[in-house]
Amino acid sequence: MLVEILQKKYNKTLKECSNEEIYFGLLDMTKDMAEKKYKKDTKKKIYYISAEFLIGKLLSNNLINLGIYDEIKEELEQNGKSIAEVENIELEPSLGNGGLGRLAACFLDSIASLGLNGDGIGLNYHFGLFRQVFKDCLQKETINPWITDESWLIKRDKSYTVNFKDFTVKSKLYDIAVTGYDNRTNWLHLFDIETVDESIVKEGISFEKADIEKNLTLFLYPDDSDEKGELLRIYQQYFMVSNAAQMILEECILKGSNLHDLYEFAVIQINDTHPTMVIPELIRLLMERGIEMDEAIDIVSKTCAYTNHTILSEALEKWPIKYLNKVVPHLLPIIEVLDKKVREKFEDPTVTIIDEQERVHMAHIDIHYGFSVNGVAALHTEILKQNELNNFYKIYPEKFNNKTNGITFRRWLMHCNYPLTAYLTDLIGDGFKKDANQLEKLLDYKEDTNVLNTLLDIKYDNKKALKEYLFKTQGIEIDENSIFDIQIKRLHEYKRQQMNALYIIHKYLEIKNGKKPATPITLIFGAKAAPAYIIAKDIIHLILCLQELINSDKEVNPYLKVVMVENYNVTLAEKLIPACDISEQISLASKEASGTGNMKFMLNGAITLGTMDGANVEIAELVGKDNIYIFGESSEEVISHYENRDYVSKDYYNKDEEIRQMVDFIVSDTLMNIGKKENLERLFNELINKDWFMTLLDIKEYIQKKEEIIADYEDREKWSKMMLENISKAGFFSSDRTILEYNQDIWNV
Ligand code: GL4
Repeated sequence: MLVEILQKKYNKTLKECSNEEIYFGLLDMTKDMAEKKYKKDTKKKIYYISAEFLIGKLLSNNLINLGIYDEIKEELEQNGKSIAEVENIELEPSLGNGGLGRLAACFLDSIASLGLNGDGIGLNYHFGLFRQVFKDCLQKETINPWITDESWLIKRDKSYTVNFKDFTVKSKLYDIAVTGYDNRTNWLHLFDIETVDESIVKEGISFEKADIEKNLTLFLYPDDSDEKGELLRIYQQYFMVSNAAQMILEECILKGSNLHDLYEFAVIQINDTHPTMVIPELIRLLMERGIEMDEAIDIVSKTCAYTNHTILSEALEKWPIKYLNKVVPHLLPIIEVLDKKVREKFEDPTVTIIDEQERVHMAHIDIHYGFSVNGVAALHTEILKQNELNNFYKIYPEKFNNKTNGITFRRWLMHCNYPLTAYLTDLIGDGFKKDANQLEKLLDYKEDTNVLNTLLDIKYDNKKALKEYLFKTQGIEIDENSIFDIQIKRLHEYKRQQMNALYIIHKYLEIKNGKKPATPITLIFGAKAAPAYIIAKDIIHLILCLQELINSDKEVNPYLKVVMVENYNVTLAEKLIPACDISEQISLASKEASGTGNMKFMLNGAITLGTMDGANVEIAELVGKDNIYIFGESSEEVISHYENRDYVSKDYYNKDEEIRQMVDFIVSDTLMNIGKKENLERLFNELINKDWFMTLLDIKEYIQKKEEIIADYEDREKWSKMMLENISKAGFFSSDRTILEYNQDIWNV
């Protein structure tokens, strides 16, 4: 079929076509096949509204899900072409920050793969988040354009009117097909406007924030460190949910809803607080269509469900009434009624919607006026119930439920680790591709030397493949015979990349003093920092300075190497994860709601070095303590430090010679000669005077555990058995399991 498409499109044979032409041919072909797998809407449909969908490149995944990957791969090979090179043509859309956005993409894959009728709704950001470049050991941000003339976007003939206080915009809709694995096609609906103007972006990612009609869909989460930035976010959020609400009502009416029964036709999952305004907007639209306010509130409350993804207060949005009044004054009378009803029913001042500082708590709207509230890992949900949202839990115990996150194995095993997938299929059949729990069949081979050695061989080959990829794309050289220790995730103090950096200093000083590791260690980082998050950028600076120091020190670099990959994204994750030996999951206990990278690493046979935080807790339960390396204070202990305000990082620094040595190194002449005094001093002071995320609390135990796991790497048999245990038990973390639970407990589609 591809041959005919290329013949028609370019009048060329497959052999004659360039990789680019082949890519566009495959694009046409898969889009067409996907569209044919679209099935009519069922009575009730899931609407997953999210400000982020970090979908990654789509070609290979669509080929896998449509069941033609192997066929195409072979056809290309027979004509002297490589699917990997064709894939390189595709640009990755950066429509997400990190875990939350990637989760939304995994969920869409699972919803379609399970044959459920459910669409995603979001925004079509032209420049995505940003592209990260390193210059002088600092992060710089530039635009990340991804939309080309021919792409996955399908322009639809659909448009809604969205009214803001001072002006009105008309939306336009683009769809991306979400192909299910051997199942139906659903849609990701991305809304945009005609007037957006890419040319207003001046150097880096700066642009005039006030010019909403030109900038509304330029970037995901533009810098909101000032008022104009926050206003733009409110504009984006309202634009997203107003389109969503209009589209949902339209579709439901078409299917026969009289709107009084809306909840029998639609269930809306609100992904974090960003889409919260969909609640007052739907109430407003129902009232416009003649429904009394009390009933409208009731209908909407039966339609909407909320997922909480974090306990970090800066991520729980609270919009000043003043700002909402500037953007969407027509929602305020509704929000005020919602607040009044809460005040009439409950005396507790902590559960109101509007607080004393005249701010609207978006999560409080979701909890009072949605029918379900879920956390994203067992520990996280417990913390919500017992601590962060305890006052709400006491009011609505029946609304709270846990849905431990998951990942799609189509992308995070079948696509990113073809050799392991092929080997597993040989051993245990391909049942695991639809029923991930069948990975447990691998346990039958845990004493089989042949199998254990093959797992090591596959890992080694993946390490070599990563080496080649990094050299080709970033000019970085690494040694496939070293231990690959990887920490990839957004840069945030709570994730404690700075603790890993202190370990590097520890190891560097040890090697300088003549103590060399048995096997060389390669420490790999990938992380973007929010443009306005100063300390996060200082941590990147520290890591890049250490990279430069160590990689140019001949005494040290045979044993230790530091690599921070530029512009970490889904595509890079797909190369890094299959090649990893040690998975760094070292957040301060209680702070990482779940984590999903931890699951991807485990599935690909990496061993976790982590704290008892997020889904690490569930990984530990599944694999048992002999197959994971756990350290650090527990979430209860950490929470009690916060409550008692008794953690003083300076004490740890003063008390302990070794800690002092590592921390002082940040401002030593050695590093200051490479890096910037201002940044390094600021980070140093932060660590000894604030350290809000308690790096120094766990650093000693971390180093000890890390030495232990590194020593155990030498015992290849033991290591391969740990790999096998981890892969076998990863089935629980399939997003198919998560989605089945959502459907059973919340959606009922
Ligand atoms: C996050 C959490 O930080 C992360 O632990 C979780 O895995 C993810 C998906 O549930 O959601 N919350 C926010 S905000 N961003 C995230 O990545």
